[in-house]
Amino acid sequence: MKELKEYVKNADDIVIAGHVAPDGDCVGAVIAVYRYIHKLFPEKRLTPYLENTPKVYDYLDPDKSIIKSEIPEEIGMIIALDSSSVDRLGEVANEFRKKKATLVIDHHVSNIGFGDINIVDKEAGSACEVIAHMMSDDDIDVKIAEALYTGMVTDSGGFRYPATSKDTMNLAGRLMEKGIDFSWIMDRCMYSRTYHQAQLLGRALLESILIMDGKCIVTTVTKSMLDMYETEEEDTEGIVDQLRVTRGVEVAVFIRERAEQEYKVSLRSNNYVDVSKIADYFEGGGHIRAAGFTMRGSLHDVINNITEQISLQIKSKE
Ligand SMILES: [Mn+2]
Repeated sequence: MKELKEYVKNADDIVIAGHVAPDGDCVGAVIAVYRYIHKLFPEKRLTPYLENTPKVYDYLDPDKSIIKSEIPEEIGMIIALDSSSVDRLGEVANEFRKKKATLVIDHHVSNIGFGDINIVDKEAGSACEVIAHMMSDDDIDVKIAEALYTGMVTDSGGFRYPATSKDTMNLAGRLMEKGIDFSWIMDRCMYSRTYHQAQLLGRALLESILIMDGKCIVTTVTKSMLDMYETEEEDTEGIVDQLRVTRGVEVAVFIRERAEQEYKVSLRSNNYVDVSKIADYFEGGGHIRAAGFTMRGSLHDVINNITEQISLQIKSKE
C-alpha cells in the first residue's frame, strides 16, 4: 500500500476532517493524521476540523490547540476520515463537493468511494487501522500511536467486536511498542465515568424494563434526567452497552429524549437479531449488531413501534 506521505507531499492548506458527532475512531484518526503530516512536513498549513469533540478524548489534544472548528478560506486538499459519505462531513461537506483534491480513508461497508482517491478497507475494524497501515513504523511516534490506539480500542469496543482480527491485534502490538500507556487509554475510553455519568447510568439501569421473556431490555433517559444529574447527551455513552450485557438479553434498546416528542434510539444485539434492518425501517442506519435512528411521537408509541419490529425478528427465530 502507498504510504500516506505520498498522497499529501505535494499538497498544502490541507483540511483533515472527520464525521459529525465524532467518536473515538474519528478523533483518533484526525489527530493521528494531523500529527503525522505535521511531523513529516512541518511547513504545511493544516486544519484538523471536528464538530463537538467529546470531552473523553481531551487527552489527544490536551491544550485544545490542534482541533479547529472553523473551516479556512484557502483549501488545497481535503482528507475525509472515518466517514461513510460526504453528508457525514457536516460543514465540510460543501467544500468537499467543490474540491478536486480529496482523499477518503475509511472502513465503512456502505462507503461508495466519494473522494478523488479512496482508500476504503471494509474488513478493517477501524479507520485508525487503515491509517496505521499507511504509515511506516519509523514515522509513528508515541503521540501518533496513542491516537491510533484510541481509534482501534473504541471502534472495537475494547477489542471485543467481531471485526477485531489478528491484524487488529498485531497493529495494536506495534503501537504498544511505541510506549503508549495502553492500560490508561483503555480505562479512559471504555470504563471510566464521571460521578454524574455513573449516577445517570444507575438511574437508567434502575428504570429499565425486561420484555419478551427477558430477550429485550428497554430504558429511556429524558431531558429532565440529564438536567437532574448535570449531564449532557454525550454522557449517555456506554449505557446501551451496559444494557446489552444483561444475561439472557438479545436486544438492548436505549432511548433518549432530544426534544418534545423527539427521541434518539440506539439498538444493540448479541446473536441473531439484525438491528440494522430495524434501523432501516425507521430511516436510520448502522450495522447488524449496532444501529440507531430518530423517532417522533409519544414515548409510549415510540417504544411500541420499536418493540413490535424486534418481536417480529425474535419470533421468526423461535
Ligand atoms: Mn470508525
